[in-house]
Amino acid sequence: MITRTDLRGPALASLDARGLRDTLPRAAFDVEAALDVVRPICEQVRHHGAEALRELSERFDQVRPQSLRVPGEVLAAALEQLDPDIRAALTEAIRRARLVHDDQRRTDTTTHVAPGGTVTERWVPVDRVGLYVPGGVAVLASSVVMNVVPAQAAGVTSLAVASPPQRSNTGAFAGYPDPTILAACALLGVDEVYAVGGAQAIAMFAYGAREDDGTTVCEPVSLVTGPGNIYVVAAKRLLKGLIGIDSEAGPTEIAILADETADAEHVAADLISQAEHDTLAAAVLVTDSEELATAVEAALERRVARTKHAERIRISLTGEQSGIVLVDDVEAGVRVVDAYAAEHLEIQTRDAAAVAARIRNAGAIFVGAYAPVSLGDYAAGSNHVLPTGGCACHSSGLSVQSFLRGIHVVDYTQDALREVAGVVTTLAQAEDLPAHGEAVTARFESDE
Ligand code: HSO
Ligand code: ZN
Repeated sequence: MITRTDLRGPALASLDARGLRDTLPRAAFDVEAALDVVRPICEQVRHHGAEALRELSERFDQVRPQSLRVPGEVLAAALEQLDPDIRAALTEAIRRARLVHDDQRRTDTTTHVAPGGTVTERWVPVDRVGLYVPGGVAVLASSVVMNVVPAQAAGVTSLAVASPPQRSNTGAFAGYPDPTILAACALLGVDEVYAVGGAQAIAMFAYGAREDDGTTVCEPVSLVTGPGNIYVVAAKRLLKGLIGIDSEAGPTEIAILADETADAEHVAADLISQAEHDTLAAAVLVTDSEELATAVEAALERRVARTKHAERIRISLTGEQSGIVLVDDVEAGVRVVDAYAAEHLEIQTRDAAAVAARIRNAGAIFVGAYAPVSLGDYAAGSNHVLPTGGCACHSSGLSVQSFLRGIHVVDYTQDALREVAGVVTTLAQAEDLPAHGEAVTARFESDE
């Protein structure tokens, strides 16, 4: 079902990283085209606030939320009725994620540049953050954990979550987001949750929202993180600048670099696990073993047939974004996966740790036979909000760092400034900006 690309022989050597990237399978994700759709939605929210949010919800979610902000007792009820096994699993996932993210906290550094002259880099959390949690094909409570934990570890004190109201909800949860999402928020101590989805949620975060009588429903935020469909991504791109955003999340990707020591059943299971997300999800195997490729193809047929979401998995695996790439050796495979810059990369080769250490471009790397991507999706402690679409060559996944700003605090004494004054005035003259230099010399005019 999955196509093969043969990059053995001299073909690979003639390609540079960009050329190689273009020959590899990848999902089409045309955010530009969606911008025209989301522009009027964002304008509507900007000008009509809460009323616009209710109207848009009726139009896109076919439900009118009882209230845009989910009341505290509804969050408490969601936690109360959460299945105890799910609660225990979420609690353990949170514990592990906190271990990793708490270790990412940064300390301020002060550099003594010259006698009396210091520069301190002070790490300050963003004041207020909006986290988007999708509620479409799959409702992912684990994504609440992956967004909230690093924000809290960074010291963000004001944190709001938005997720679409679910038409299928009944009883106390009617018109609110999925109850498991609400329970995850409650478990994490997040009490500001909105029943707002799609592009309009991003606009609400960016502009804030008020009722017609002026009552505030949601205060604007400074930074929005979290995955979403193409319209959510387009709204984030459109409003970037007014708000900060994490990297744009497209359809999920798994690349596996494997040699003949890999277990074909495990490789197939892992490819299928991410293909399960979405018909656009990408699953790519890069291998120097034709035997493994053949065995994986057979295992895929067998496994897909018996898994629950066989239909969308088949579409994802047969799509042009997925495939098996044959290479001459693991070295060539490293070049290929580096050019691809996958969101998730598994290394299932001999000396997997050594091979992994040579990888430069990937959102996250999973080393050896016992680190499947789905471990990272839920419970490794690592973050699962990762750059897709090749963005791993310039961006990282979500971390504590995503929620911090490093502010340079410059502190010079009079003597330290006098000492360096000539450097400033010379460079200011060189740039024909003499007033820059005069701002320094003005301080020493009485010396002359
Ligand atoms: N693989 C997804 C995250 C996820 N998987 C959530 C299951 N639930 C993107 O990293
Ligand atoms: Zn996943």
